[in-house]
Amino acid sequence: MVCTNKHVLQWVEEMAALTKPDRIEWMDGSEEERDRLEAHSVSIREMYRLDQEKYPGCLLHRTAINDVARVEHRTFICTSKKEDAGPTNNWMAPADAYDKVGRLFDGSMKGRTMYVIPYIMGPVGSPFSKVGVELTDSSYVVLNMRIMTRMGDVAWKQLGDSPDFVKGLHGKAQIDEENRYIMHFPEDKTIWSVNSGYGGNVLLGKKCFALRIASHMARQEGWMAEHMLILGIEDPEGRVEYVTGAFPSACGKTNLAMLIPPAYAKGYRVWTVGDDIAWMRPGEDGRLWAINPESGFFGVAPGTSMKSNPNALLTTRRNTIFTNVVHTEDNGVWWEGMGVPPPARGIDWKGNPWTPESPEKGANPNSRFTAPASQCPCISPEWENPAGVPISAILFGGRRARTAPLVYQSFDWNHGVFVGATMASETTAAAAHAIGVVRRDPMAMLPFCGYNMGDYFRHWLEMGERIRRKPLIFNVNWFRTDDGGKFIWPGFGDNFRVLRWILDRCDGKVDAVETPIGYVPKAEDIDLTDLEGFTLEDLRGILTIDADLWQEEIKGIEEYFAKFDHLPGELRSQLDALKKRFGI
Ligand code: OXD
Ligand code: MN
Repeated sequence: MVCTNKHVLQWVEEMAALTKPDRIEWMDGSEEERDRLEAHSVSIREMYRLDQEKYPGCLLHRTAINDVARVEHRTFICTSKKEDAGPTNNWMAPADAYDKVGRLFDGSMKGRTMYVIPYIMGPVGSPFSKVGVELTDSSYVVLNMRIMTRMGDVAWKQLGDSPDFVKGLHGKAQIDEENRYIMHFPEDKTIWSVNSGYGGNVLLGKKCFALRIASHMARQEGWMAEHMLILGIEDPEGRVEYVTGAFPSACGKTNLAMLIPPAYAKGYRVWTVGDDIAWMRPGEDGRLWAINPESGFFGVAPGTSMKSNPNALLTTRRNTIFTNVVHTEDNGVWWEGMGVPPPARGIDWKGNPWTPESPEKGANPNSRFTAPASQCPCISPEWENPAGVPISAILFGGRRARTAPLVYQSFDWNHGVFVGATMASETTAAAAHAIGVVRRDPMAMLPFCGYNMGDYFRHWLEMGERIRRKPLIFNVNWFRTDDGGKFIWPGFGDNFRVLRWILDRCDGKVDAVETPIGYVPKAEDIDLTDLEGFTLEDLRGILTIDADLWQEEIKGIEEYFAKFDHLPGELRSQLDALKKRFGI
């Protein structure tokens, strides 16, 4: 299908005039196109084809050594007014940003091909879905976008003649760290990313569009773009309830999304709808409905094993792109924490010969798999439902050694917004008894909110007024530690026990204890069947609230709130009420 949308044609022409590629290729999303691009990427050694018997359809890629993660200090929100980017984002005036990065793009695709990638974020035909077009000089990006989005002619069909698409321009340029910029122009629905080839910086549909630009759109249009997993819990009668959850990076979001219930919970199943991003809007029935705008998982490889997350590992056995893992001598992949012995020999993520005796890790700690969600053994039958799924509960959480109990429920929506806005993780403490540095990461959106964070809190409060049948809001903390610094709660599949309590609360089936921070479970209401080595006393221990630690916490929140220029008065009132409940 040839693109006839004049807005697209004009913009592509302008961007080509700037970047000056030798060729322009319009991607249609077909398998023939994928085969051709894969063959090309393999021929230029940008990708390696893995053993096709053991890993059918799988490829390996290594990024440049200086280019292995998102670059928050080089990520900008470019709004006309600085105030609109707010105190938590880097800001540059749009004209300055276009000028600065325009110079870097000028002629940067000479001798290269510019690929035009039309794509949809969200299920095809869903009223939640949005169209984007990414221009890139990287075939790796095209092959990843094929997995992460609905890409190709479907997007032109959905767009029609409309000018309403997100414009993304990505160029590898020289992969120069000093000139790496990830620029967002929410007022123009435009993203410019230069000098990187790493996923989070260059797969523009993901963090850049589906969170930063989308959060800005969502505020204007009355919906929510959140850094949240979506899962469904099916009971033995076949009834499914859905939950979303926001956790900072490295708190086990993908593991929770793909959880396998413990053996005692016969007849229960957990279904994955999404592992990273949720777009949510109120439905006609007054409930909050969510879709996963993505169609793949861009997951962290190290630590993913048949023990920690079999569903994730099984998802990656076919049609997957591995980035920065070990290339084994029998043409497979390996990473630390894969749960199988390392290969005797391999090539590490830097492209050097590697053995298990090598002093450095073989896989980069942020090495990744890009795998189609449809291959996940526990993918929800509803994951592509254009209407989304109705949400019963929203979870917030972080890593807190002692402050937060295993789980608590907010008193109401506004209090829940306060709980999300003050969410934090502690850096892991090396020494026993030491408590790490507290990092606030409101709603896990600190690096992803495309506008003023104070206005974002206000938007959450306003959404509460629009959602008639609101989800209940909870905080969970799987990471309480004992005096020796060891995790007390077993976590992983056993988190199901906490999810059950949460759903029982949603269904009004179980009582709770009212505390100054919210409703905490009665210990006997969390099912500990078959949980060896963990007693009711242990559980009581991690449900406690230490008033001294909360005094500290309140001080921390006060300092944090002082940073915001647009903090809603309601959040200050919530803080005052919390103080009062502690008698401060
Ligand atoms: C991610 C992140 O890669 O949150 O999903 O950093
Ligand atoms: Mn994420």
